[in-house]
Amino acid sequence: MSTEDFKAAVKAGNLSRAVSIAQEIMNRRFAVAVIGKSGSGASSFINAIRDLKNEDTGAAQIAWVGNRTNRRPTSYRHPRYPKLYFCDMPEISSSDFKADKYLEQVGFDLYDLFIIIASERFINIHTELAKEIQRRGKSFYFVRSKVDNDVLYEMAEESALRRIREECTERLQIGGLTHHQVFLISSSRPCHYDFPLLKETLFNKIFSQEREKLLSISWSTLQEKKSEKWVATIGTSFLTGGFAVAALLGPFDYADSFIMTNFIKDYYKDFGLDDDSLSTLAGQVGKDVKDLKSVMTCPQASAITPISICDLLNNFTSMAANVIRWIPVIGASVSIGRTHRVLQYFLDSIAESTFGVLKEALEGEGRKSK
Ligand SMILES: Nc1nc2c(ncn2[C@@H]2O[C@H](COP(=O)(O)OP(=O)(O)OP(=O)(O)O)[C@@H](O)[C@H]2O)c(=O)[nH]1
Ligand SMILES: [Mg+2]
Repeated sequence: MSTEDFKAAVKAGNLSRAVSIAQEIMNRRFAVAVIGKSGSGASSFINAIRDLKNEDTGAAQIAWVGNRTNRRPTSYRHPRYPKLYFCDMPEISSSDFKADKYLEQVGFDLYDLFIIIASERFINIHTELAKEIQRRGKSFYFVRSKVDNDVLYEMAEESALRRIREECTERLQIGGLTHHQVFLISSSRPCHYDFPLLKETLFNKIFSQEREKLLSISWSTLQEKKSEKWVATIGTSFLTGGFAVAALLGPFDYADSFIMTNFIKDYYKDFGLDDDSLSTLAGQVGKDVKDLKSVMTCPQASAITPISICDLLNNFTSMAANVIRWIPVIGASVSIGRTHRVLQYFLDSIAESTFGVLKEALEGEGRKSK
């Protein structure tokens, strides 16, 4: 299942299918690649972020500095999130480093997010790597590891950390990177320094990234659908003579509203906001249908009747227009204009409500923990 399938389901007004596809996409494998020079603390970081100690079963192997244990990417599953993997990547070395070649060799497409880790200062190879990841459209974080060593003999920890942070930023700016995030961490002290913040930032990103992407796709798809529906409304109404009736019987709101009710009911069904579709969707995501309905800015589908549309038509008519509507010819154009405005109001608010319902349905959905 792909984002194209998701888009097609939203376009078809099949919200239940759209949410099933979204659930599948949001729960697929997510891989974070951890890349650094040999001995930078990559394996220790992977253990700490998985809440493991280096000596625990299933932990990544820690070697003496300079004795890199892995020459190929090695994946480690997060104990609580079965589809989340941290990948210990082959080292990057200063001699003749080419970021594009390295990323090709390790299989760039297999990873969703990158962590560039350094236990000393960031140098050219780190910035080149970041720029290449950015150029290829993926996200990265800089992690400066082993800060417990740096502050060991310092009297004032805060100022020592500030100095390291400034040095990192300066180095990365020299390397041509202006927008970046640096986290100062110690894998031996995962409750200190920026480790908790990194964890929170990373997990937020991982859990919300796909959801945000899908919601943005659904928003643009609904805007497209709304425009197409409007063109179809104008076409159908002229073909069936709907607006002719509105024009001829303009002053008589009930006749006008009767025709419009059919159009509007069709919008609800077409976008997936009719009562049956909403009940199915609520059951599927384990929510009360009232919760889904509460985010709708348009009236409920069941509330659409010729009488309610009649009331709405009156609300859309000024006192002056009400008088003009009784004048032949001019009155007809005023009536058609008013009918247009009401239908457009429904299309706008139904599209907006569909987005709200999808957002609500996907709230809390995402990577499932064990
Ligand atoms: N003090 C301190 N030592 C660390 C920290 N992280 C790693 N180390 C030590 O640094 C050494 C290298 O750590 P690893 O996690 O194996 O680093 P690596 O990048 O995976 O190294 P290779 O795979 O051998 O290239 C080990 O002796 C670790 O104990 C840290 O946050 N603080
Ligand atoms: Mg290692």
